[in-house]
Amino acid sequence: MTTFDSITPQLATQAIELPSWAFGNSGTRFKVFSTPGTPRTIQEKIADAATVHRHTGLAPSVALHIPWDKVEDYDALRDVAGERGLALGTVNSNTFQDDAYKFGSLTHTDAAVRQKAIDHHFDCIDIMHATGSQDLKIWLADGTNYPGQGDIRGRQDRLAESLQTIYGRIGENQRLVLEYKFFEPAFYHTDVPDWGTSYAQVSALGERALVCLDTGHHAPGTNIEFIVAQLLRLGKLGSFDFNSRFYADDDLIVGAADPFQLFRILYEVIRGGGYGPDSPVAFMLDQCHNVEDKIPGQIRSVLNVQEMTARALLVDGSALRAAQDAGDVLGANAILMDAFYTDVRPDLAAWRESRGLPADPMAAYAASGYQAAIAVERAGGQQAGWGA
Ligand code: PSV
Ligand code: MN
Repeated sequence: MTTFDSITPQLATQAIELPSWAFGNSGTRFKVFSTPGTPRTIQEKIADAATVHRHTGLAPSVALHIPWDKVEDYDALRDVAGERGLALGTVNSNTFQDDAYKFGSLTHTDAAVRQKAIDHHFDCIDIMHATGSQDLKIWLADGTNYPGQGDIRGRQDRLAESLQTIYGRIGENQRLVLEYKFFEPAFYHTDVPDWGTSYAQVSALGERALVCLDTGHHAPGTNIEFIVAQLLRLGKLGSFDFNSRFYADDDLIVGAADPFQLFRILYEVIRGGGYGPDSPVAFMLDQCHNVEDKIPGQIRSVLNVQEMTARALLVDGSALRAAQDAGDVLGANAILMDAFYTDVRPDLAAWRESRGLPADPMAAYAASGYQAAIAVERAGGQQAGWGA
């Protein structure tokens, strides 16, 4: 039986990147509710991300979204983050909010539109050099709504060519991660709908091109941990966008909809060598907090990942393999379930305290007065949100 004490060195290395957009307002196409204290600038989003890190010790970097987080001086922004103990992380490109992209961006039939989208990625790469970011994350809204609307094959070919051009520009220590999503905003076909397409496209590029797996981007019932195992086996899993879903791309708090699925995913990550600072797999959140407070929403999220990671690390690997090899179906299943059902919360609380962190980060945040303070301080101005 694996003990909690034996897994704390691994837990101590956990780092989960926060998305800057999680701190802005978001909503559905029906309504975006604003919240007092919502950041107006990327600097204020960084302050909120730093607050999550201060309470949890789990979130040392924040991802940027361009142009939402565009500033004049990225060196200065890097300093702002550094002073708060954070690094600037993944740069997310945006080719889904410009009229030019109505019929596609990197896949568009018009070379001028493709070039506009490529140039945007070049800008993102320049920003990465200034911020010290490692990953350029590409999620494409490209697709069609009606059979016959576009030439599916031609669009793949143009995508490959556009990606090649972007990949040619990334630095030696930078990576391109290509995210897939099975539908939305396009409803008939999407140009990067699944891990296989992302894998095929990044494999054609080279070693520093990898797949980004967003847990919310699969059809109901998809065995995501299988995809994790396969991509790790192929050496092409670059990053996670963690969130959870009940129906579509709900972007809810990771582990909220199905903690057992999160456990199974993390088990395969660990099993496949995708965990830890030396692994190529980056952990990120990609979430929105439409009705709940954003900062505690992010705190809850990283704690959920930590908790399921601890349970997954508790799986007795050698006993499991022995049971599997012996064809002991129920014995093997019981070993996995024993770890899943282990309540690690008291051990995690004590361990946090031993490291100078609050035993209960949610309670500590609620008692800190931060939420009330930002509600007062951040009066006036334009609150950040999707598209702002
Ligand atoms: C849109 O579906 C999306 O949520 C993708 O998952 C991206 O990662 C994110 O937006 C940011 O562009
Ligand atoms: Mn995502």
